[in-house]
Amino acid sequence: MASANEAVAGLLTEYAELLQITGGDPFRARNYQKAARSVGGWSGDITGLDVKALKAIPGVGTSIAAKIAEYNETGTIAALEDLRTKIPAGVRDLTKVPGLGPKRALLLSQQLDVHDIDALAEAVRAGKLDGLPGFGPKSEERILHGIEVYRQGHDRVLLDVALRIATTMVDHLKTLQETQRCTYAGSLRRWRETIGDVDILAAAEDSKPLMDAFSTFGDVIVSGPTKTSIRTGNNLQVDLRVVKLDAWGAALQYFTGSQAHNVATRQIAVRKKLKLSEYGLFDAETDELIVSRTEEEVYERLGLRWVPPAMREDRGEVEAAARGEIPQLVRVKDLNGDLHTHTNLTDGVASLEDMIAAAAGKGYEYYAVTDHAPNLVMQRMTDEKMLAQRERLRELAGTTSMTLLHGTELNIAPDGSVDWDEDFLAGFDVCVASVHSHFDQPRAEMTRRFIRACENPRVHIIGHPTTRRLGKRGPVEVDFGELFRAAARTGTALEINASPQRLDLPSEHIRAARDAGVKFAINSDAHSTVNLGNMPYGAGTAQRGWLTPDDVINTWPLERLRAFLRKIP
Ligand code: DGT
Ligand code: CA
Ligand code: CA
Ligand code: ZN
Repeated sequence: MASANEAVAGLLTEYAELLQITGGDPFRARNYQKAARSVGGWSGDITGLDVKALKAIPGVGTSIAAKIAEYNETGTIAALEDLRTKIPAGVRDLTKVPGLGPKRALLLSQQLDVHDIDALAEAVRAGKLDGLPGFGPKSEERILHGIEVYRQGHDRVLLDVALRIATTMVDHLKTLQETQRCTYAGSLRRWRETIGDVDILAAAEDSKPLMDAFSTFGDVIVSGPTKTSIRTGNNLQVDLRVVKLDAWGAALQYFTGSQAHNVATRQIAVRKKLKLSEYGLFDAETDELIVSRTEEEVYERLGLRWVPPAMREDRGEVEAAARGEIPQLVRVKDLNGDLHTHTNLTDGVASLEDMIAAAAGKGYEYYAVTDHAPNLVMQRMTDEKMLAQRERLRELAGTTSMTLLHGTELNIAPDGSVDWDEDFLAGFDVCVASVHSHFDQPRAEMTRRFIRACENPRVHIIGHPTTRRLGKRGPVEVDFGELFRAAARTGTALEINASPQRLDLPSEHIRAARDAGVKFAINSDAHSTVNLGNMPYGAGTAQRGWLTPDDVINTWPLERLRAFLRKIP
């Protein structure tokens, strides 16, 4: 992505956030947010473009184009500078705490004289909220919890950020003549949902050229012949370890982790009078090297099947590998279609035509468009718009070999009902239903709400079931056991939302759901053509939940999928 696009996307986002804090028109703030996403994902470079050329970017109207053109000419946006002077420093940071809206953030900043999140945490812990109008007895707990969620998300980075950085570095290191092997290991290879630091492993006789090349990617923290650590511009640490090709398999096994999995495999080694380390598998008595070149050899000599990295969390995978019962996990290439995507009719940034063309490039057999339903008022959906989209989609059917499915993403109301009546819903090929409001309902009510949605014969998939946003919003309180039983009983699939901001259903719930008989849909929830590429994160999450293709409805051929979508036998 061009860096000017990224810079402008950042400024537009800031402008939208400041508009919200000052209590401006919410639709206007929304437009700026949408434009920010669109500019960020725009494939051309915006540098030097004038208003007319800028307006060709989806979601960029005259006044936003004028601001971008102003930035192109002067390097600043006057309206933004103006808003910056009106809002006390730090308020924008405070609004990042989940559950603290703009109004309350502003109030707290003024009343408590705090300008960053650490100071807020301290003030709240010191009981300074007491007696502050508008902050009840539960506020203290809620704000501290919000800060906790925020911190968890900010000490670690999202998968897409880590993967992009890791791939750039690995690809570069691979171009060096000295590099014999190179890949990323650690939590990234395991598709953990967020990444603490990136671990890159390489094999070479002479490590120096690799370390030198690697050091140019960031500030060097430590450097030596076997390990160099750097910090990148995104404040992400990356470790490079270079080993001899002979030790590749043992090193890859060790540095992929997880630590708990390594402990478990080392215990197996001890029982067999062996010793396992990052250098190889040795005879415990004679210290003689037995195997080290490939991971497969290491596992085999331990009497284990090779364990896919996503399963290496010591959640029973070592025992399963000893019994020879490692499942054939679902892979990205098993996916035959995408069942949750948006267009610019609601909050997507690409047109129906562009989304379909991009999806066709993925080689899918079928593709569903599921724009938001009317009760998410911000999106201004109407019956007429939805029907017109359907008509256009049917026209486009002749232009692609994919089967196009017309769908929607419904809103599950607090009582479990959804946007339209049975008749209107019957016109859709597929309905995703999601919770988008009233996240704070008591657990029993929330559970009833989900169960009622599952019982709706027109609801096929529950979208992003916990509604969490990594680092931004915690999961809703719901009885998952009850939800899983209801989904299984009614033939309602649970989504594994592949957006790296969500990864929802989280992997720790997936196995329990599968054991209850639930089926899943791995969906991109794409809001742009680029987002259609989210699928690897969803597949990785599904693998962490031990899912096979049979568990995932969008690996199935169209006919089997259609039978599932009929729901009522
Ligand atoms: P992260 O970075 O927090 O997302 O998670 P990981 O799993 O990438 O952890 P990291 O970077 O500390 O270490 C990478 C792998 O190296 C880890 O999964 C297992 C291995 N490892 C590192 N330090 C130790 C250790 O002290 N003991 C054992 N058994 N393994 C270690
Ligand atoms: Ca790591
Ligand atoms: Ca590390
Ligand atoms: Zn949604």
